[in-house]
Parts: sequence; C-alpha cells; structure tokens
Amino acid sequence: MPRVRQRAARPLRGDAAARRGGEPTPERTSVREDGGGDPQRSGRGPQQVSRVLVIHGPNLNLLGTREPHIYGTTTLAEIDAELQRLGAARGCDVECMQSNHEGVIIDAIQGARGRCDAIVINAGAFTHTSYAIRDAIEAVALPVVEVHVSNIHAREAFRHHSVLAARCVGQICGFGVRSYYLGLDAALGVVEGSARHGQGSKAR
Ligand code: CA2
Repeated sequence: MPRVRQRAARPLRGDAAARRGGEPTPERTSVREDGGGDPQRSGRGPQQVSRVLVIHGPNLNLLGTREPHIYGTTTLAEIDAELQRLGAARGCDVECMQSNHEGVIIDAIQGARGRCDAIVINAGAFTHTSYAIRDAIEAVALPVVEVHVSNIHAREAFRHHSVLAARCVGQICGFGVRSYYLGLDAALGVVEGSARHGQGSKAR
C-alpha cells in the first residue's frame, strides 16, 4: 500500500536556483497538489495517494518544436499536463521534470527514494551511454519504466541498446508521445499491484 503522502521540501525551479548561483536544477513542469482520485474505489484514505516521478532527459524540452517527423508535434508541457490528468484519474500525484544534465537526473532519481512509488524515465541519449543513471536506478530500488517516443530499435545502431533497460521493469518505445502515457499506466499497474499485496513500493 503506498504510504501516506509526505511532502518534502521542493527544489527551487531553474530560474530561482540560477539567481542563487547554485547547480543547475531540473525544470519541474507540473505538480499536482491536491491528492484526488476516488478513495472509495481505490480503497485508500483521502490522504493516501501514490506519486510517480516522470523524468525527461536531454533535449526533450524541444519536443513539439523540431523534428516533428520523428518526435511529433506535442510539446513537453502538453505531455506533462496529460500525464497529470491520467494520474489524477487514478489517485496519483504525477511530478514531472526535465533536465539536460546527467547529474541533475541522477539527483532526481536519488531524491525519489522514500518520496515516490515509481519512476517513468525517458533519458534521451543518456539511455545509450549512462552507467551512472543505470547505477542510480539500481540504487533507488523503485520500479522504473523506460520510455521512448521513437522506436529506438528501428533507428541508428547506437540507439538500439539501452544501458538502463536491464535495471528497469520494462521498456516502452515507438508509440510517439503515447509511450509516456503507456509508461505511466505500466508504472501505476506495478504500484497498484504492490499495494494490493500489501507491499508499499516507496523504498525506505
Ligand atoms: O525516442 C526517444 O524518446 C529518445 O529517447 C529521444 C532522444 C534520443 O537520443 C533517443 O535515442 C531516443 C533524443 C531526444 C531529442 O529530442 C528532440 C525533440 C525534438 C527535436 C529535437 C530533439
């Protein structure tokens, strides 16, 4: 059963952090604050919501603005809004962030421990190269679903291999931006399955 939500202090958004001269911080595109869902149907109390962190990696801030033949015309803000809508319908607080920086993504994965029930990640080109992100996924011990807008297996050879996939619950690719929605559905399936079996999935 997902634990009662506990709010952690939120990192500063990019602009605020820059004003303070700190490390680059992820741009958090949306956070649902009100809980929601149908506690009667879900069997959870009104305060008990699940939380999923959605991570968009490098260059995905450009979605919907360039290369529409590969990545479509939907913007990242539109994807995040839809993820939140889909999450809300299932009593899930969906938190979205995007960063072009490997270390920021690693910090976000580590920061999900004890706070989130699952992660959906499109690590962009880091998918193919980043053992550091792979190690973070392994360390955080949360269910992680890897998603890609394009079918990475039908593209250049260097995109065929994901160094993250073996540490993820599964991989969804090739469905355009729907890969994200399918990824959220898959992550919530895992969370809800754990809840039914009495194993909260937030790592302690
Ligand atoms: O298909 C995906 O979702 C990818 O993760 C996208 C990455 C690519 O390196 C992976 O192999 C597959 C690239 C993201 C670049 O996003 C852009 C979006 C619009 C315009 C230009 C780049």
